[in-house]
Amino acid sequence: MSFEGVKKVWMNGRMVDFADAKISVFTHALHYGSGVFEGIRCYETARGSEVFRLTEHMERLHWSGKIYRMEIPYTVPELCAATLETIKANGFKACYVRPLAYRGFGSLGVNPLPNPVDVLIGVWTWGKYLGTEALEEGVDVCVSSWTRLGANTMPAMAKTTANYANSQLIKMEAIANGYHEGIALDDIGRISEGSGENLFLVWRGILYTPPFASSALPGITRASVVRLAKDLGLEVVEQMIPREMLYVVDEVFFTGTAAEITPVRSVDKIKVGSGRRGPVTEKLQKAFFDLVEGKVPDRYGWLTPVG
Ligand code: PPE
Repeated sequence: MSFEGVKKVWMNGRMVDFADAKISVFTHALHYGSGVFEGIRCYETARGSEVFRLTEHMERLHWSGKIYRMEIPYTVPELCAATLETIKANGFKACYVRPLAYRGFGSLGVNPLPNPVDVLIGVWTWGKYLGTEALEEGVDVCVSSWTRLGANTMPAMAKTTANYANSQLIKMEAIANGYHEGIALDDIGRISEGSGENLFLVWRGILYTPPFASSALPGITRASVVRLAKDLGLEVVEQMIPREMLYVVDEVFFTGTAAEITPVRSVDKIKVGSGRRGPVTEKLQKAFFDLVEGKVPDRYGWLTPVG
């Protein structure tokens, strides 16, 4: 990723120069993880710059806030309009968009409620999340020794900044041991997700993915892949998945805004299938990238032109 070329940040309804986009050291979210956020991609398509599933991302931002009794002072359409404005103000053709709603400056202490809810939208360029070769070659992953957020501890359906303390533990451990990424299990030992991606397994032509109740974020790329897979005639099963299934299936891949659709070629040094990207993963990647790059019509209405 790179902040090169970033010019403006949208802060509480105003477009601010990047160099002046500053917050207080006593911002509540900095001390207590009281922020909810999104990650969205703007693609350069054959038709111009278009944002992928913008409304769905802003709806998730709103529900993340609701779980934390945080009323976001901008509606979903207002946030969508602000996103397009921010992309235009920065002049990027393709970029990553980061909306963040957080408890701001006013009162420190665990109780977040006395603080204002501030909102910012920043953009930057983000290439291939798990390395340039990852999309074709696949990545090497481990099952993490860290468990994903336990039931009734940190709500996994909320995309809150605080949840990423757990993600960082998973990610750092994976990197320290020479892997690209870690897959975490939930608190009863079923497969949950990666540090920043949902997970799919392909076995005998059927796709499997863990349910939200396995502490997996309701990913927007996940939902998109389910739809694309069904339209390609593939069966998709959402069910709790035992760890050992990772070692026997034909294909494994991650999905996420940043990771897009990234094949997994080994888990715990055990080859997945033939040890390279499998045919179902490749088919889904093609369907996904053809759509977001505007090579085929936007038949689902998933793309919003920046204008
Ligand atoms: N699970 C987690 C834990 C997660 O962070 C993401 C997105 C997903 C699943 C996939 O969700 P979706 O993007 O809606 O398909 N992770 C974001 C942040 C990554 C980061 O390093 O920051 C992302 O991909 O934008």
